[in-house]
Amino acid sequence: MKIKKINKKDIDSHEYLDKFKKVEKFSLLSNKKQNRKDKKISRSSSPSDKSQEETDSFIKTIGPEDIVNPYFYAKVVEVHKQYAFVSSQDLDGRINFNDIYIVTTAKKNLISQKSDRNFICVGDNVLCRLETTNLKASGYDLPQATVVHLNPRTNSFTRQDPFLSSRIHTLASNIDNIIVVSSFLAPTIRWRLIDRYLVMAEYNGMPCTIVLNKKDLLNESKKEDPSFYTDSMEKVEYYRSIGYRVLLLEATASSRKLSHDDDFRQLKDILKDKISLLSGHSGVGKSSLVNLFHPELLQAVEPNNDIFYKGRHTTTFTSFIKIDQGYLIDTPGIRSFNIPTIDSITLSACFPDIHPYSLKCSYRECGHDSEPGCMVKKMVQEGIIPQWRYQSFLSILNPSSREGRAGLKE
Ligand SMILES: Nc1nc2c(ncn2[C@@H]2O[C@H](COP(=O)(O)OP(=O)(O)OP(=O)(O)O)[C@@H](O)[C@H]2O)c(=O)[nH]1
Ligand SMILES: [Mg+2]
Ligand SMILES: [Zn+2]
Repeated sequence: MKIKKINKKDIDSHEYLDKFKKVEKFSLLSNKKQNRKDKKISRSSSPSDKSQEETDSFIKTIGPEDIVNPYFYAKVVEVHKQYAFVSSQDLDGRINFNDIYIVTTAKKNLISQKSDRNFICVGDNVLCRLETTNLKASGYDLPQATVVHLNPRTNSFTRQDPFLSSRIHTLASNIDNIIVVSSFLAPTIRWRLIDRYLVMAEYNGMPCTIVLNKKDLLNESKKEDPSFYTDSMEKVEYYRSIGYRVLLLEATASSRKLSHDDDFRQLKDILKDKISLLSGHSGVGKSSLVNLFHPELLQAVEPNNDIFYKGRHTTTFTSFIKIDQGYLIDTPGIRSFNIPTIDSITLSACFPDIHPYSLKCSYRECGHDSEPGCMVKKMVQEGIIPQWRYQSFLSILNPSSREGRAGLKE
């Protein structure tokens, strides 16, 4: 991260004055655009109405006297516990990655839902006010600012907070693609974890690609454990058959090998000019994948890679990274991915293989478990819906059941 020194002269200069004028226009403009988008994405989460009213009135009350104030528009690029980093954005939304500020949030302007774990997240578009005083001794030699307004999010990717189940943990916002990353081995693939990502992506209407990394280890295991290989490939084909894009990769392969790899080429196309979130268990190779796309900032990768590798949480914070064509959001490895309470109709709609049959059950609110006339259960018995997908479904629907608890541990 480049360090930029700031002084009082800069703050009062025309540079900031101009920037503020731009921000005023941009915020109003993007709010208008946003409203149109919000109508389309009905289930996306957005800041609470109260927060929106306050921030809207804040923007409306900007008068000529405020023009001296050093406001600027920015993208949240890194979030830590006590502070975050933002990069300023131009009127056209271009992010200036070398113009970095350390920020805290002005909570009175960012009243979020009580159930939110974090006020802002990586990917958020925010209005900031440059501060002349040290906010808190952060130890960073960076200009400091306060986030005073959170622009409405086009979407956000969330899970249940693993520390407090009544809270929501927003991983990132304003995303075009979800890339769920898993390795076949080291650590061993957890299909149910993948299903949970797929459910949340379906729920939020976001395109989701499954990247299965370390295919070299899968190929090596073929001789010793042929059933693991066959089972894995059957599951890969199954996901493809129900419409998901599944790419098999080896992030540590040579660039020459990768340049001939069709799956790698497909991933490149998916990421092109988009904002893509990479998420998955620790050690699966998320940061190794980021590094294949010429990031402006190379990501730390765990140096020790052996077959028994379980992941050591090398990446410790979420960051927004510019790559040669597009943006990636690298995240710390997650231990669990739990879905907030969901009813069976909504959940069925998030399983493309279960959904068509769920509509034919005798009861509209069928739990697809022991209800009479359940078409889903019939399809499982007939082998049309695989047992493992069905069990995965039940584990999300009934998180406190034995199945559900097993799913959580996975
Ligand atoms: N054999 C093999 N090893 C790989 C592959 N991709 C990554 N690795 C290794 O797996 C280990 C973990 O990779 P990382 O990129 O740090 O994994 P991560 O998902 O970012 O992990 P966290 O930051 O802890 O969440 C490293 O030692 C990599 O070199 C691959 O395709 N094959
Ligand atoms: Mg990492
Ligand atoms: Zn049913």
